[in-house]
Amino acid sequence: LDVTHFPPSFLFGTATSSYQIEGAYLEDNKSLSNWDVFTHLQGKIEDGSNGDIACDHYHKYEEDIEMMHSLGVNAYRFSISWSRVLPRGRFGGINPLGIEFYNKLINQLLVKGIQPFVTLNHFDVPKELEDQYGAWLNAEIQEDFGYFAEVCFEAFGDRVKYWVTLNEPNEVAKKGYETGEYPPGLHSQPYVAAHNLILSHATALHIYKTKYQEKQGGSIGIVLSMLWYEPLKDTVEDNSLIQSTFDFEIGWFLDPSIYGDYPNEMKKYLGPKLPTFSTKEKEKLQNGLDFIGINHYESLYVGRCGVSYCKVAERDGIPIGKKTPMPGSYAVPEGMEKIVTYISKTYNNTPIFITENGLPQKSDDSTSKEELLDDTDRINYLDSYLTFLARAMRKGADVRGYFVWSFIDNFEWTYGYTLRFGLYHVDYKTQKRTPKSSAKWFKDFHNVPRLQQGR
Ligand code: GCO
Repeated sequence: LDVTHFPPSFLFGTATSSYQIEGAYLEDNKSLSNWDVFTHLQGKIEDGSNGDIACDHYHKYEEDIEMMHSLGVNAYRFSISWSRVLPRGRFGGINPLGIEFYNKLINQLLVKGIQPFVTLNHFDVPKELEDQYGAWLNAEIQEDFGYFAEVCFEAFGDRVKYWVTLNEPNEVAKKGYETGEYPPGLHSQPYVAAHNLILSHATALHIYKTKYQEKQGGSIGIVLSMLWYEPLKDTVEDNSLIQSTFDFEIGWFLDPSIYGDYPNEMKKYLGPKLPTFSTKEKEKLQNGLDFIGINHYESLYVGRCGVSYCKVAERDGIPIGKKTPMPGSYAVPEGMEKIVTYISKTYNNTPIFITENGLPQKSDDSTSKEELLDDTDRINYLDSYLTFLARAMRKGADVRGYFVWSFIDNFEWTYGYTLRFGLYHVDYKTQKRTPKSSAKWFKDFHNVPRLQQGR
C-alpha cells in the first residue's frame, strides 16, 4: 500500500484534543472545565494524574506545529477549549486571550500549509454550566453550545474550513451518564444527555448552515466512536443483534442527525425512556450534515449469551484479533473496511473522514524511552488499517481524509499517562518531544509524490 491509493485532495493528518494536550489549565482567564474538576477527585484516573500541564502545548504550540510541518501532513485535527474561550459560558464575556491563542494556532498552521480541522467540543465543558443547570442534562445547554459555536465561527471561520460539532457524544452519554467513568460520573439518564447533545449539535449546525456556510465556504460534521462487530455465532439472532448494536451505538446519533429521528429499534425497546423530537426539531435535524467523522480502533463479537446478549473478544477460545495495550481492545484491520462500508451504505454515501485511528503503548516508570521510540507495532497497525481503508474507498466509499490518533503522547482520560498514542514521544518531566519510528514511517508513507497517480 502507498499513498497513490488515495486521491490528491485527501487530507492526511494527526489528531489531538484540548484537554489532552494543552495544559495551562488556569492560565489567561481560562476557567475550570468538568474534566479539570473530575481528574482532581480521588481515584478517578488510573495513575492519579490530570491535564493541568499535560503536554504544555499551550506554550509549545509553535514548536509543535514545526514538528507537524516536518511530518509533512496537510491537516491537523484539534479541539477548542470551551472554558478558555467562554469561561462562564453565555453567563459571561468572551475571553480575548482564549481567542488569541486559537488565532495564533490557526494562523501558524496555515503558514505551514496545514488545514485546521476543528472540533468544537471534545469532552470538556465549562464547570459553571455543570453547576448552573447540569450541563448536558438540561435543554439550556443547546443555547449555550449554539452561542459557543457562533463565537467560534465568527472568530475563526474565515480560516477554518472543517468544523466538527461534537466528538464522540455516544461516549459522553454512555460514560458520563451510565457507567460513570467520565464526568459528571453519573449512572442515570444517558438518553436525556444524548438528546441534548443531538439538539446542541443541530443548533450549531443550523447556525453554520444559515449564517456562515455561504460566506465562509466550509463544511460541518459530527464525530462518533465506532467499533465493528462480528456475530458470535452465525445464527440469524446473532446477525440481527449486530444491527441493533449499531442502532444503539451509532444510529442513536446518526439517524437523528441525518434522517431526523431515532432508529425504530431504539423506540421499540426503550419506549418512554427515549425522549422524542418535535416536528420543528426534526426539520432542524435534517439540515444536511456535510460529513461523518469515524473514530475507529477495534472490533468485538456480539451475540446471545444466556438470557441476555454480550460483547466479547473470543469465539471458541480464539481472539477476534491482536490484543492491544488498551484493556479489552483487539485490532482487526478488516474492521476498518467494514465499518466504513456500513456507514457509507447506511447514510447515503455521506462523505466520511477517519477522524481517529491509532494504537497505544503501555508505559510506566520502568518503560525505557528507547523501547517507546521503536514502535513497529504501531507502524503495522496503521499500515494494515490504511490498507483496508483504501479497499473501502475502491469499492465506492467517499472518504476524504484520515487522522492518526495521536500527534503526540498525551493525557489518555481515565488511563492518565499510562497509555501513549503519539507518533512523537513526550518526556513529561522535560516536555521534550522525540519522533518515534512511526513518525518517520507516516512521513514517508504520505509524502510519496502524488503526481504520477490518476487511478
Ligand atoms: C475521543 C477519544 C480520544 C482518545 C483516543 C484513544 O474521544 O476522541 O477518546 O480522545 O484519546 O480515542 O483512546
